[in-house]
Amino acid sequence: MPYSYDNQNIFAKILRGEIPNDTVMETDHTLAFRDIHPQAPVHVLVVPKGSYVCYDHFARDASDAEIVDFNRVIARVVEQEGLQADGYRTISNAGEAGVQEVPHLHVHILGGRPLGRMLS
Ligand code: D5M
Repeated sequence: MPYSYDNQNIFAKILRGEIPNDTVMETDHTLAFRDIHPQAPVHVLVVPKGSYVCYDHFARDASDAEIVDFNRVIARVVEQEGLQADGYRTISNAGEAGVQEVPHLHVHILGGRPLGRMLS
């Protein structure tokens, strides 16, 4: 099913430089910045610069270069934020059932405290 992308969403505005953000890493294809409402001592959002609504949209339609870059940025943020030793969580919400607030793909990286069990 095709996705329609709303280019007025808040992360599109961040990517266009219309809204400030607390950048932790930027590459040609990817931006990582701190969540405005952190749920843990480390809470970083990783977003592709391309117009993708959610994870399956990106995984299906993005170029190999974008996909590799996005995943490498996640790995580099985990390392830069010192999350490897104690562990961390990645989450990407999609659509209504997934309670996705911002309709531009983002992976949350959470860490810096025990995060509790999410699935049982
Ligand atoms: O989560 C969307 C996340 O985006 C939520 O944790 C708040 C965050 N958010 C919203 N606006 C901003 C700005 N301007 N900067 C940084 N973070 C922001 P979701 O997975 O869509 O429910």
